[in-house]
Amino acid sequence: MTDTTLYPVPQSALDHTLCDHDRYMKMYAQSVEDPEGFWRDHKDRLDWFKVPTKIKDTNFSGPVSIRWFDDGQLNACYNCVDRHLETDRDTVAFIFEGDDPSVTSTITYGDLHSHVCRFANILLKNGVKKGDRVTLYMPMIPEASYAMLACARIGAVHSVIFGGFSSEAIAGRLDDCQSDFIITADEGIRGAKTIPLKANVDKAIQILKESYKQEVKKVLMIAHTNASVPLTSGRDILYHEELETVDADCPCTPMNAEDPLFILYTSGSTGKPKGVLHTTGGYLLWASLTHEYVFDYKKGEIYWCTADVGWITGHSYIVYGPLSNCATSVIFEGVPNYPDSGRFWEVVDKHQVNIFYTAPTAIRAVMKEGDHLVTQHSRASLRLLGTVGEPINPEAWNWYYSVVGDKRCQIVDTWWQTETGGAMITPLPGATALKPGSATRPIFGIKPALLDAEGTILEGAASGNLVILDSWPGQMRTVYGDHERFVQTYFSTYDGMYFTGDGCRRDEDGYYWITGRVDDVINVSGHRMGTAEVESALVAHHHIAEAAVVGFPHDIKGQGIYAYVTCNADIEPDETLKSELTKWVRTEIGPIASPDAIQFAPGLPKTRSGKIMRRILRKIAEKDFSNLGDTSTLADPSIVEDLIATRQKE
Ligand code: 6R9
Repeated sequence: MTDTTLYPVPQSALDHTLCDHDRYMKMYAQSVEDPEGFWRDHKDRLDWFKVPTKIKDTNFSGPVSIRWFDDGQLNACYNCVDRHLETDRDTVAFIFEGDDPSVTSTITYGDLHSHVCRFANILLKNGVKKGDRVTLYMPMIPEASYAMLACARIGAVHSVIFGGFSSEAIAGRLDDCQSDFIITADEGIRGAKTIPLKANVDKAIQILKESYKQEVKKVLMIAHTNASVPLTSGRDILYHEELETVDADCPCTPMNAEDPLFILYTSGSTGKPKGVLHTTGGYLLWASLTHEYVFDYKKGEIYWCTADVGWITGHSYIVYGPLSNCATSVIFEGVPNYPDSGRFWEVVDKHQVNIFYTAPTAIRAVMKEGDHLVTQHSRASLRLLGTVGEPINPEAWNWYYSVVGDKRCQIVDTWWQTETGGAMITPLPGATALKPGSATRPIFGIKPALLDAEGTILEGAASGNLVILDSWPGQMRTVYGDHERFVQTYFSTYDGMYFTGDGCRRDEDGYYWITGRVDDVINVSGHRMGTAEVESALVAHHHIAEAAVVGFPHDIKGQGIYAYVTCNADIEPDETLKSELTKWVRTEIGPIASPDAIQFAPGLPKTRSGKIMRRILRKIAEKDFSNLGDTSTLADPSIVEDLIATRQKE
């Protein structure tokens, strides 16, 4: 049952508010009625080298083209670092909390400036130029943000690959954006386990050479654990040695507003990850404005987003948003359950965190360990709690609100996507009464709509596919190197509208409830996995003839990965093969893609035209055998009976 109680805005949010309900209504109305005027005013939150006169030039149909602040010039790193120096040189930008609880350090804006300048000079010295794609494969350490900002400073385009991806995945991404410069560390550490980052990079470079005939010129390595790792002379360079050779001053390159800032790969409904491209002016403005309004951020407060920089949440809400607002943020290297499942709240007390932003999967994981791990810590500093990544189930929402937040903290359930750059549908503290499990209402400039399968816009309370009717500054501009795929993926389902891939319900109060993906994307622990990506990894195994992958409910992860696998005729499927396949997918994609369940299937249910009927496979994975829907188009109904019989035995 969905709880539709309206939770009033807690007093702590009202006392503090940047934007109360009336102001939100007024600003929202202006933003959708007069976007030009609204964004003309709000562009001034950034420092421009050349102030734009053009504001919005966007087209969702005909030739799809999205340009914002087109004739403006700025630099993202300047906005995140340099402009704060005069007043806030000694303000703390980052509090680093290591995986090991005894490791903590602070980095002021003054320190950040010199680290980033030196980093940028190292890149320049080693031949990186404006427009070059630089790949980062990094642990959650401050150097990851120095590297991103250093790229932004000199106009290089960063492509961050999550440290949990495999060598194969790195190679594919290096090839896709033709990147020949990698920044990595010797090893990462999470939950006291080491991750062989440099070794994975070495293997990726070999795969790149063999399978893609591409070369990497340089690998810049940061010594983090000081593990001894093999180095390739002429190619590998050591950050700590290079630091001695460069000075702490490096000018910011003026960039056009529409120059690329970064590429971030994300799963789609087809096999190959998409290089989502964000540009400088619009993205930064969106990250900055949403960070301030959604978290109601006031200077001096301690803010902590637990995401990894390998995901968009880390880009927008650890690096670009908070730094552009001169915030003080915690960077956390560890995991929620090390040394124990009270780590979040221990760190909250230790650094007196006011604003805490995490994912429902992390909430569910610590929730199951018991309330005592929360209540033994004070948490008195907390004022606001955020979530992102997947729909939050009302049980987890209520626990977050009542136990973690002691019913005095506002919750912000923020719905957005890699493609949107920043929060889109979200409560604003002090302005929006809450309903557990609802992302509530759109932020400034966002015009959501719900459509049925025929493309009719639904009015009032309704359920349908979520689209956005007009552009906003933080929108992705293209799929790197493949504009046609961008148009196909987002603008061909409904002409003239941005299709999110999500299903959604709007209630009688105009609140939005995201129900999950409607395409072949599974949301595992808040991470997007394309079913096609996992399927193609499985069929790449020499014993496998065919595979179909679906999502199924999972207590902690939200959705788990369920794989139906058909073996080659001469293969006898057994438990050993199951574990071999699980390992195989980990190597092909990474641990996050590991199937949670594998079912061997003599055949897959297909229509007479050969399409796999995933709908049926989903139901069987969920053990919901009673309501398989229309099965009249099945080519061979006995296959379904077989699959059900096997599943029933489990
Ligand atoms: C920021 C991020 C995007 C997909 C999105 C949706 C799901 C994200 C959500 C949510 C319900 C929320 N999603 N936030 N669903 N409520 N608050 O997560 O980006 O990794 O690209 O994933 O995540 O399905 O379409 P990304």
